[in-house]
Amino acid sequence: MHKHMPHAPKQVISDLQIFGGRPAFAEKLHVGRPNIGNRQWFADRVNEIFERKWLTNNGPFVDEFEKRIAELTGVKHCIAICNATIALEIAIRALGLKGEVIVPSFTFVATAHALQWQEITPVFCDIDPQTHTIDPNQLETLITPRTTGIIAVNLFGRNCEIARLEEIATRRNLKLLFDSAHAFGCSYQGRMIGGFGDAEVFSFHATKFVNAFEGGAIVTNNDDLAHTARLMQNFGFTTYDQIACVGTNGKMSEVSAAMGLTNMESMDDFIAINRQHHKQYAKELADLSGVTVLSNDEEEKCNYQYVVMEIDASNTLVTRDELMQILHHENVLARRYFYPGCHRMKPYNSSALSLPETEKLSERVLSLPTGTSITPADITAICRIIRLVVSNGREVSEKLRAERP
Ligand code: T4K
Repeated sequence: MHKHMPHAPKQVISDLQIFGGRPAFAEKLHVGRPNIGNRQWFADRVNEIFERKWLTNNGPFVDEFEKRIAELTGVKHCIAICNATIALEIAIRALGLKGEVIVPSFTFVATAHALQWQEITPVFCDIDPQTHTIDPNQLETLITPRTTGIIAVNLFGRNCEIARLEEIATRRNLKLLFDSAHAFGCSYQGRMIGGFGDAEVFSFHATKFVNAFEGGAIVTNNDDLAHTARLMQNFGFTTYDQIACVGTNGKMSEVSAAMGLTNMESMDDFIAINRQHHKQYAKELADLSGVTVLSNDEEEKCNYQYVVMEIDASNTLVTRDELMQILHHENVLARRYFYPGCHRMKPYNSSALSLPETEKLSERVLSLPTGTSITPADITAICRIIRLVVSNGREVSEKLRAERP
């Protein structure tokens, strides 16, 4: 029996755990459960590491991982980094960004932190309501004499308007960096993500489509940039005792690269499972008014790592937060990726700044469990709960409010 085997389907709202019923799942279902490839191949690689006694500092598995990423993305240079946040920091520094850099507010906070950490001001831009990625029209209005670059985010593996952004960056003489933490294995106009702008950054965190426990990479076709980034990733060392520039420690360990390589070998299987899950969610929620599962461009390659549902509370009568609370009680740990928007987070909070599309969307999105740990039966059970709640939205919401202390 599957350990997540749901109990009997819930028929009425009093069956919901929050109103006294049993939770639908005996164990917690997470968003971001790691995809794990062939354990034996990973174990063999770990044994090789022990035999070689080369644990980190640009070892052979890191070298191989970099080559595989460069091959897959069709990019000239790949520098593996310990995580994507440090990769962003290094790319930002190697690109010479300073002053102000324009970023979308609707992203994981690391995109903004990587700038602020280096005392560069993130200037928050709204999103386009269609693409949910940075709005190129507003972006142009935010450019000032202090602006040195743009960081655009290929959020949830869905592309931003890359060609337009490249055109703006060239015309306004700005550097263009893509935070493609979510977009490894995705394409844009038939070309793999990785080769756009001046550079791109991937994440191989445990929760990502391909994971290296923790990990990241900078990919670029620019020889000088790659050279500088590689120096910066290893304290600026050129040879023993020789330092070319200020650097940091952004190195990936051999065990991370072994995990990354092993998982890359299974990425087609991960995509097939994710895609199937995405289709199933979309189908099972299709006719539910007020609920939309964000779609992906089927003409492009996609890793389908995030299943994001949008809830229009004016239609469902139950809010995103109420639905999330109910799901959590059922042991479905749906997440508010990304709430409340970086511009409303404490270190950046500017009460003067209004980004209506970001604010609207961040109140509506909910990421649902997917990946190799989830089964079709789990998805059916999750969708049934959502359907039960949404089709009784008014009653559920009134009951929740009445019972709130
Ligand atoms: N740019 C963007 C657009 C990003 O989304 C991210 C990271 C970055 C840059 C920076 O990349 P890294 O520096 O991390 O390489 C998680 C991840 O930690 C973060 O990598 C990711 N984005 C973000 C979207 O999600 P949290 O704070 O939500 O993580 P946490 O601990 O709540 O874990 C998420 C879920 O995954 C939990 O429900 C539990 C589950 N989980 C997690 C881990 C680590 C597991 O089941 N097993 C695990 O080993 O940030």
